[in-house]
Amino acid sequence: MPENILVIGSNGQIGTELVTELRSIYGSSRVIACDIRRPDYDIKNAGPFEFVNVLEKDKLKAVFQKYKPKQVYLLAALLSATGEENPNLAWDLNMNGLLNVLDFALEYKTAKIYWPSSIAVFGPNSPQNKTPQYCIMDPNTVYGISKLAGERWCEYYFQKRGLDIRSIRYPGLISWKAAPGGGTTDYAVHIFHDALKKNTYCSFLSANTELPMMYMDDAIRGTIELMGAPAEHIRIRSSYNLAGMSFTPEMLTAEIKKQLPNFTISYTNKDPRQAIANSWPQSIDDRQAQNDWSWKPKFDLSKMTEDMLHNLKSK
Ligand code: AKB
Repeated sequence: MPENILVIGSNGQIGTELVTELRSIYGSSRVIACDIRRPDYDIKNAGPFEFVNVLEKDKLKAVFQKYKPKQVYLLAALLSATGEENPNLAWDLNMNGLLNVLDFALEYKTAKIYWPSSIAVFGPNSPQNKTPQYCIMDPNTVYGISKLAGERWCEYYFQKRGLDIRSIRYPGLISWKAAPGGGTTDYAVHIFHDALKKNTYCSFLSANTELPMMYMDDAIRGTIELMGAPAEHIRIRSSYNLAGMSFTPEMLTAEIKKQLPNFTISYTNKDPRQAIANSWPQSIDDRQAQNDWSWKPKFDLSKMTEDMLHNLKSK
């Protein structure tokens, strides 16, 4: 019996690429893209699509009933910056959306669930360099609080209800195919677009703000590798630390200048996202993911920059 896979929040930065990758592995008809917005690709030719809001329980249940998915990827969320602008919605969507999906996954016997967490679960009192898997976690954004609470729920549903849930604490994700939506790390995508269009970029984070980042190719591969790993290898049921690279706007500028020597950067110094970035790790210790399911990133700063500029130029 072929497996159906639901990707909820399929039109976002991660979903756009994850759906394509899953369809190439499992076949287009088996991967059901779900979102509250119509995708900008041709739905009929690309594969099944359902309009679903994770907060509308009846409609969500109907989708579980129709497809009886064996795997569910829940990507619908409000990120750190938009979460601060709309704290109630961020909490409602990020928390109740997760609980709705976990409950229907139990009811419809979904074999595996994927839910993304974030480096936003850490806070000002977490160690900032090589932030360990386990340490003080005192997130001070609604997004971070919702992700930390979500991690606890994931572990709870695994331990108490036997649901096979897997999760990664994504760093800032960099991609050329789809735009990021409302995060603190978004500058690392916008900079490439402006570099090619205007040869200059005004950064909302200061020159020396170092943050953990990852190229989308690595993030998608890591997600699929984690979901494919034998259950007994998955020793963390909250969420895995995962590292790709770490850099500052200044370091990224220097890398872009290797290809666009006239590129310039300026800095705004009054953006609320700066305080969020200051409370997050600068780099991540991901030894647990390396040991448990052999995680290894392929993209460093220079390889990522080359690939971004190359693909955006041809786009
Ligand atoms: C954000 O900046 O909010 C996200 C994240 C790190 O989770 N990219």
